[in-house]
Amino acid sequence: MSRKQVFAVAQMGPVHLNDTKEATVARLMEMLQEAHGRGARWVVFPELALTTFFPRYVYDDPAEYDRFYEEGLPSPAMIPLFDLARTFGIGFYLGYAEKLVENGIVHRFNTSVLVSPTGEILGKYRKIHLPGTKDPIGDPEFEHLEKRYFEVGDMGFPVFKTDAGPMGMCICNDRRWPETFRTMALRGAQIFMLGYNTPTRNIHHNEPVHLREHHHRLSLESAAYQNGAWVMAAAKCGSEDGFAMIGGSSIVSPTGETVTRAVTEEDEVISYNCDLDLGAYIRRSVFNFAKHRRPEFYGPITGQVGVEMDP
Ligand code: ING
Repeated sequence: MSRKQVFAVAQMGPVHLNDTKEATVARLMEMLQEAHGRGARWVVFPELALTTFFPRYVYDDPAEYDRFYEEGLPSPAMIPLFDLARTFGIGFYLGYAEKLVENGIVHRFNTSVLVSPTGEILGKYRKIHLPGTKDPIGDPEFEHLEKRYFEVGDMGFPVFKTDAGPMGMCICNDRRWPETFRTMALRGAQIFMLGYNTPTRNIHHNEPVHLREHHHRLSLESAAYQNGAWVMAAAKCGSEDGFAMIGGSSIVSPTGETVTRAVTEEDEVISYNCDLDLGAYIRRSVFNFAKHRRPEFYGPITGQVGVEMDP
């Protein structure tokens, strides 16, 4: 008898620079309500879900950009969402900009939190792969300054035990790096949750627009199949003050098949009754890590950063 649970992904349409956190959280709550109506037990929200994707803008003074961050967990703005989820008995992933002060030093991370259906904070993840630059490149259409506004995550890739199975979290650009998912899968993760804000253009190269969706889907489906895990990915998308971001929120099965995806670039809930045992045969056969991996030959993966040619 397979274990099935309904998962939902709550895709967000644009959040504009002048939108209030209260109005934005109200949108998240509306989608939580819809997910509840569909019998969802878990919901995935996007990366930086409470604000516009502010790393596209150049700020010098923290007084200008502090407003985008949350302090405390739940932060004041998050409390209504946390309360409603607990009322519904729904667990969720939420991406947000985290600010904290430790030993008098201010730290800022691009963070996600995992909350259980009973409202327990299971843990956080802080984004490790920060794309773009620390300093402006001088073209407002192409700025992507996550290295300016966030430190590299310091929590590694943790995996959390839940009633749906072991869950791992990552954020946006992390999905492009197979190391992300393999590390979590080696720690037992059978469900990967992630949010993303992916510009349709931007990031230094002006590739054909269709490739943004293609690489997004390729990354999710590869991760799912190569680790025998479910992947749930939530976009914040559409045109935020004229800056376009891709949609394509998806639920991908451990076989690497996208079983449902969003069709708009607005607030949209997708859901699927996931067979949580579907990946077991893949993890027992083709990707039976213990039987088939040969880490003695994988040295360069953790031993070096960039390419090093043999002499
Ligand atoms: N956004 C983008 C992402 O990785 C990007 C950055 C876009 C990188 C296109 C490469 C190509 O989806 C974030 N927030 O990481």
